[in-house]
Amino acid sequence: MMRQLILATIVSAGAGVCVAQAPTLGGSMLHLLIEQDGSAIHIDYETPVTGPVELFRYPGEMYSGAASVLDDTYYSGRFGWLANGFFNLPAGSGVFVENLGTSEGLSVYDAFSYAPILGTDGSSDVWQWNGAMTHNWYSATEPGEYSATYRVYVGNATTGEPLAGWDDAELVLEWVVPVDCLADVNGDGVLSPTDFSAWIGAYNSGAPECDQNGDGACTPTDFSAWITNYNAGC
Ligand SMILES: [Ca+2]
Ligand SMILES: [Ca+2]
Repeated sequence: MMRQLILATIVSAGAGVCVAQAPTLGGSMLHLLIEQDGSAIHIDYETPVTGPVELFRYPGEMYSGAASVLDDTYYSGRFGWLANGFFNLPAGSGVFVENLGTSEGLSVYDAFSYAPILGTDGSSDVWQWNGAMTHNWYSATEPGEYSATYRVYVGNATTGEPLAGWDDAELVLEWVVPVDCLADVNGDGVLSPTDFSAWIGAYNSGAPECDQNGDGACTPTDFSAWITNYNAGC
């Protein structure tokens, strides 16, 4: 009886491949510290950022509700806007981020509503930051290098028009989706017959490199998928 119960549980868990999950940041938080210095805005990295931040895809994960915009994409939520010290802004004003240029193929979504922002899908190039820690989502669907150039300024809270007499600040954020050469199982950068024995090894040990068809599982179908990937080249 107990065994049947366990089996039933496993079957129902297996059927739930599409269990909704919450997106993950993809690494440690990288805060963009926004500071008011008189009538100027300054930006600093809380942690030094060297090189582009990697966008990750999590095969098989499906996200709840509006977060489903990140399904099957490479994404990261590591960059977050954060206030450094107190703000004392004129009445009726706020802090805005303006998109000055974003790579083709990079999408940006609001941290909480997942609405497209900062020029994504025809949205406004201006986005108002509410002063709280905000980790927006950055995503792409293809390997490549991506960047976004932003201007942070103090503007009219209603219209978003920059206030006269205030200095703004600019920064460039960078991301990368490394070119993934699945068939290069031994990771030496070239496709050769040694990758076949490497795949057999990965299959036998259940290593992640075994999964050639990207379904998140290591099964015999990955053998034909490896052949396909090998023939397709990298
Ligand atoms: Ca190889
Ligand atoms: Ca597989």
